[in-house]
Amino acid sequence: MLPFHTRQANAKPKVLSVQSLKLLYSRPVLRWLPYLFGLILTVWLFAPFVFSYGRESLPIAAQPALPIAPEVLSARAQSVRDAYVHAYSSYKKAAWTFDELKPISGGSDNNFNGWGVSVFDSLDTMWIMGLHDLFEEGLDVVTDTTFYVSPENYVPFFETIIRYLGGLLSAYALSGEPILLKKADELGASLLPAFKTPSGLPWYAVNPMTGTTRAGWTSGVLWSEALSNQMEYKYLAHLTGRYEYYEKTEKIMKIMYNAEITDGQFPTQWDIKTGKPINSHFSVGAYADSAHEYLLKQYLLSAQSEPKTKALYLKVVDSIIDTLLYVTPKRGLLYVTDVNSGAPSFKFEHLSCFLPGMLALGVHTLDLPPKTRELHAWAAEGIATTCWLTYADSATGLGPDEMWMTRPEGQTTSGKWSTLVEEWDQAGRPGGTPPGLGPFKVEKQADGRDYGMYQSTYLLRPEAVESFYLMWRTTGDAVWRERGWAVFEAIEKHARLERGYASIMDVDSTPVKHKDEMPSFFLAETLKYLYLLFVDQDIIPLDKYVFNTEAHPLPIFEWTPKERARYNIPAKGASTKSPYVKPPPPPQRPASES
Ligand code: DMJ
Repeated sequence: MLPFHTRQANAKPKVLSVQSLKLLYSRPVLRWLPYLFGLILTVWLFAPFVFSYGRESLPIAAQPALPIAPEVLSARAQSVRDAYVHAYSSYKKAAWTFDELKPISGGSDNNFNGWGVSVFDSLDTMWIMGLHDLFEEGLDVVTDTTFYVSPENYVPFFETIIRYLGGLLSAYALSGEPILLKKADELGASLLPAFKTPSGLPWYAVNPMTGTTRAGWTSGVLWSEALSNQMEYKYLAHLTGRYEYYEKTEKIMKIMYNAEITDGQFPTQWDIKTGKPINSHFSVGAYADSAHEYLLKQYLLSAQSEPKTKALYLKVVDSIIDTLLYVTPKRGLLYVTDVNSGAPSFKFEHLSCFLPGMLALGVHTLDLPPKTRELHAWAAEGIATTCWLTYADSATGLGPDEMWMTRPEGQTTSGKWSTLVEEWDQAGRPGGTPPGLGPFKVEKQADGRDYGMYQSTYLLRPEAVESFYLMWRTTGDAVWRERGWAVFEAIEKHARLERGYASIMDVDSTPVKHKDEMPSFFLAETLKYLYLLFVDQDIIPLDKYVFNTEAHPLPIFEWTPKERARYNIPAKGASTKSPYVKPPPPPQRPASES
């Protein structure tokens, strides 16, 4: 066989370019030129992405979701685990069995019943992170707890359910330790007097020893407080076989199913006597947030067997999309606000940053019609991106608690996302990306932003990283991991102290001033979601677990035939009426006549 270049030289040339190539290959030095050219082209094409990834000026659409090397991910997961150990050991050193640590003074606070909420709230985090010695030590605290409060004191029903009961149930589900279920049952039973009201909506607070109850600051009950115990009580009913748990919590759902609310705007305050709304404030932020979650999540928790909750979830989300989503005039940021008798406040709360994660979870798990699916997915991506920008914009890289968004020019309705999306759709979807989804630039200058700070504190809250985690899990887009990592680095830089972690007074001013508090949700939620964002295994798969509003994963379970009969839940496999009808299949093409 002739050498390659000889063969080429002997062949009859057909076209000039082929001939030149052959000539090129006949010279040993020049033969490498095409490879060199290819290398230069590759560097020229990809270098801007590699070297400027994450830079402030890069619009998000241009940021490639680069896969992160496994060793980088495991180092990140390890850093978050170390952060947890630092926070929890500091709590142990200075505030052991009190509720929360005061990280500046090294003191303690008994602000949630005095039973050691930081332990109960983060047992499952320890389990997930493989911190088994700490977990075992936590079990001893649980074993010794009697849920005692003196006769003149009360425990807040909502917080006790989501932090203590949710924490116990989740730790039980993960570890199988019988004491956790025993204590969950004991606590669940002692809180039941809260439901003793004419309507069945719960009181704000209860004394678990005496069963006496009291109202909170409002004469009524907040929507979030009435609708954030269904996951815990239904799972507890299933585990213990105690019907009253299901019946009490489901009575609240019945009030909601029968409420005469046709526009899906379930208000933030309800009358405990009549079971009817007492205001016309519609929000996904404070007073309402977790109620929205529990509509979707209780449906998912019992293996999608209670169709009425799904119907209500979809009705309320329709309403959120129609009335609460706005786009800022400057950068076109999509955000969610609240309305009072239909009038938007243009306030955007960090608390509302759970919403994109919830929408993403709904898109991932529910059988939705294509139009609904894309609308929910866009809303999730747009709002999660705005949540991230409120972090990325600030001097510390941490997000403020509340913002006033720049009002739309002209009429208040002019920045409504639903209208903008409809117009964009009718115009033939120019550019392919709906309004509110970028690309965006980070804006470090306060006066260049399209919002002002209303509460500039960063309270170690979880909502933004919770949504980053759910966005990552449901879309597979690694950009959410990068954003989560940036948040973690900012926490390390600005919130970490010698004795634990502390909330920050002003996210836009450095060096930062701290608040003397380390809330238990930092251990229960913020660090857990960050850890799960980086750890390589899917420890808590979304088709097996549902997180309660305090990030306590509860396992998806099936009602038994006996429970279904007792609770009037449709038999498994029975047709469940959904408010949305699946689009019909495309018509059959008639057989060709030819
Ligand atoms: C948490 O305790 C829960 O997530 C609750 O539902 C509302 N938010 C706080 C933390 O911000």
